[in-house]
Amino acid sequence: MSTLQEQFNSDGYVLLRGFLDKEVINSIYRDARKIFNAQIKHVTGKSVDIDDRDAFENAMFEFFEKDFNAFVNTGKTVQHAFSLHRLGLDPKIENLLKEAGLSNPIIGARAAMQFNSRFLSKDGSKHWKLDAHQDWRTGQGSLDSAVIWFPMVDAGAEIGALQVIPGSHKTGLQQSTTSGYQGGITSSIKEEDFIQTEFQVGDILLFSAFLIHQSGNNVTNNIRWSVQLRYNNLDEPTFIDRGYPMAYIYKPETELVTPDFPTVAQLKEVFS
Ligand SMILES: O=C(O)CCC(=O)C(=O)O
Repeated sequence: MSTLQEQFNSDGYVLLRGFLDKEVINSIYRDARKIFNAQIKHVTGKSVDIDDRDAFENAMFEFFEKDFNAFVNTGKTVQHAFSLHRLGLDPKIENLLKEAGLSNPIIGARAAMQFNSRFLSKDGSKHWKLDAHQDWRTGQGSLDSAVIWFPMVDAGAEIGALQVIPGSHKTGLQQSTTSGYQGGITSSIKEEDFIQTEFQVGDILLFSAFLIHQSGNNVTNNIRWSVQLRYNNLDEPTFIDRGYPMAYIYKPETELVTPDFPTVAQLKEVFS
């Protein structure tokens, strides 16, 4: 068994320093900002420099306030960026998962990106950060299911990097308010059991889907941009026995999102 797997098995997580090329992360981060920027221009009428962090993020907050629906949809669109998905399929990641014991890894859920900030939440709701939970409840895949989490900006306690409870992956599946995204563990958890992780761009956290973790508290005025990748192991016997369950539901809207669209004229113009 590799040292990495030993650590993964005993602590439930491994923090790998400088694992990813900064340029690869920067290009995903840049793509995300470019996608948001197109809608920022459309919704607010402002042209902002995506490399001016404070100005750009203030424009993100303005966009959020002005058109919540477009903001949510743009957030979803960002999750479909080629660069993000390319990373999720990188042989370096595949080999890391194998080293951690996932002998035959497969994607557990689509790659996800988060933009955590209290300025990107409605009516003071806590929806911008997640309470203590185990990802296995939302994935329900193999027992050795693993998650890779990393921020795209340097991140410590101040900007709310992830907090984890070492060894908690061996305490079983905890009761939770819901298996949905906002579900939180209902059994008592001591805040002092959490370890605050800290990252430089390039560092990644690999953890068991059973590890209890929660969002840190981003008290800064900046957005904590992060990525999350989830995997299952096709060889894990209970996953095979349960018929490879896929608990993530991905389905189309039942109604047209833009009524009476498109017109024949618009289509003719596209294909002219
Ligand atoms: O990024 C975060 O703060 C929380 C992410 C997380 O724990 C999750 O999506 O399962």
